[in-house]
Amino acid sequence: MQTEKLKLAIQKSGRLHDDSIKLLKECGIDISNGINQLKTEASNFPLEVFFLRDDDIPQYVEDAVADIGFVGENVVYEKNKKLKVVEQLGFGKCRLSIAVKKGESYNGPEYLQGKKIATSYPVILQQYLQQKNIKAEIHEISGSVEIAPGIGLADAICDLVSSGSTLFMNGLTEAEVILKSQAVLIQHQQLSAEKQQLLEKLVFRIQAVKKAKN
Ligand code: PRT
Ligand code: ZN
Repeated sequence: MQTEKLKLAIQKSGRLHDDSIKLLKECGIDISNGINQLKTEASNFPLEVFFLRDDDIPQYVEDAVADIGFVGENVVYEKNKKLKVVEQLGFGKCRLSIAVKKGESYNGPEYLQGKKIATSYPVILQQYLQQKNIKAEIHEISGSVEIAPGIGLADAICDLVSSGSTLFMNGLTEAEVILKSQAVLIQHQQLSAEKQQLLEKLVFRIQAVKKAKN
């Protein structure tokens, strides 16, 4: 007998919200849209959906408040929580890149030695710099990172890029891609056997949806 429901966390609003809902629909799962709502239930699958800030999703999954989540790899690696990445979802594609002022003669990571870099991704950036043996000053800011060089706050930035138009408008050019990212399905490290079975059912459907698109 089915007793447990799988608890899924998705972004409440923002770039991943619509595609997350769309993927569930494509998997044949009916849920009402989460606008002005924190929680909803699927009518035809044992699934509860929580609507959260994307940054909070890894913590909720580590703590088993949610069993699984849809969130960007950039957030997963930055938060560095104890959880498993199960499947890439094929949407929310972007890259985390270093960008410098247009006209700067960027000659590889060495350029960053001793420089000041503004970012909302200090953990991933620090790992990258360490790997390349570069000592630079990381200046953490939570938004509008692209204006930092223009106002004299930093020499370079490390931020998400998709079309590149925000960099262009701020007189910056992409110098180095440090992470290619897309939305992924994450899970709590230890699910009950019943929940693990439900997850496998969901993953099977997601894989079928992805295959149909290729
Ligand atoms: O409110 P909440 O905290 O949930 O949302 P948020 O504002 O933190 O995130 P949101 O909705 O902006 O992004 C959610 C996720 O979408 C990110 O974590 C990424 O995984 C993914 N994603 C994909 C992007 C982009 N593409 C993207 N382009 N996230 C942000 N951007 C930013 C980029 O940093 C730049 O400032 O969009 C701007 C425009 O990009 P260009 O290159 O197209 O000009
Ligand atoms: Zn966020």
